[in-house]
Amino acid sequence: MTRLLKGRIALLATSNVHKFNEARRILSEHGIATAMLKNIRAVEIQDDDIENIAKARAMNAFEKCRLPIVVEDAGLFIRKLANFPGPYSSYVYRTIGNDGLLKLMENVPDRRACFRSVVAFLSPMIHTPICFNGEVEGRITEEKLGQQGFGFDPIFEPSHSSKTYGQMTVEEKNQLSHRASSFRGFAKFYKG
Ligand code: ITT
Repeated sequence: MTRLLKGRIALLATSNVHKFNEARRILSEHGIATAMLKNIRAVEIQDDDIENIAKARAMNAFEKCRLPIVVEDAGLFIRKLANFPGPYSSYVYRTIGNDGLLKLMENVPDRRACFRSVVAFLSPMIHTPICFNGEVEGRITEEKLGQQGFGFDPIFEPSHSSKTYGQMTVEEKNQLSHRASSFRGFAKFYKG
C-alpha cells in the first residue's frame, strides 16, 4: 500500500476544507493527488512550537490508520504581541476572531506579522515524522479586507503584495503563501 501511494497520492488528515483545497492544488502541480482524511481526529497537543504540534499530530494520526499520512499545522505570529496567537491560532480565531485581533492591534504602529506552516509526513517506512517548513512575512491590516479564503486571511497582507490573503483567489494565494512553500517542499521529497 505504502509503495502504491508513494509519489502519487497524499493522504492529508485535516478537518479544514480550505486548507485541503489549497494543498490539493499545490500537490496536483507535482502530479500528486490528495485525499482528505477528515475523520482522523488527530489530538492537538499544547506546545509553543508548531513543528512539535505537527509531529505529534502526524504520529497520532498514523497510529490510527497505519497509512502514510500528511498533516499540516499553521499559525499567525504577530511580532508586537510577542508572537501571539502562534500555536493558539485555532483557539483565538474561534474565540476573539479577526475583530478581536484588530482590537488588540488598535493604535499599534508596528504591524509586522508572519504566517508559518509545517507539513509533517509519517509512513510505515520511517520512524519519526519528516517536516517541511514555510513562512511568509507580512503585516496586519487596519481593517478586514476581502472575503476569500478563511481564518485570518482578511487581516494578513504579505510583504510585496497590495492585497490581503482574503482578497486573493486560491491560485493567487498559492503563488506565495506559507502553505504553498511547505507543501512544495513536501512534494519534491514525496516525488523523489
Ligand atoms: P486542522 O484540522 O488541519 O488542524 P485547523 O483549521 O485547526 O485544521 P491549523 O491548526 O493549522 O488548522 O490552523 C489554526 C488556525 O489558524 C486556523 O483555524 C485558522 O484560523 C488559522 N489559519 C491557519 N492557516 C491559515 C491561512 O492560510 N489563512 C488564514 N488563517 C489560517
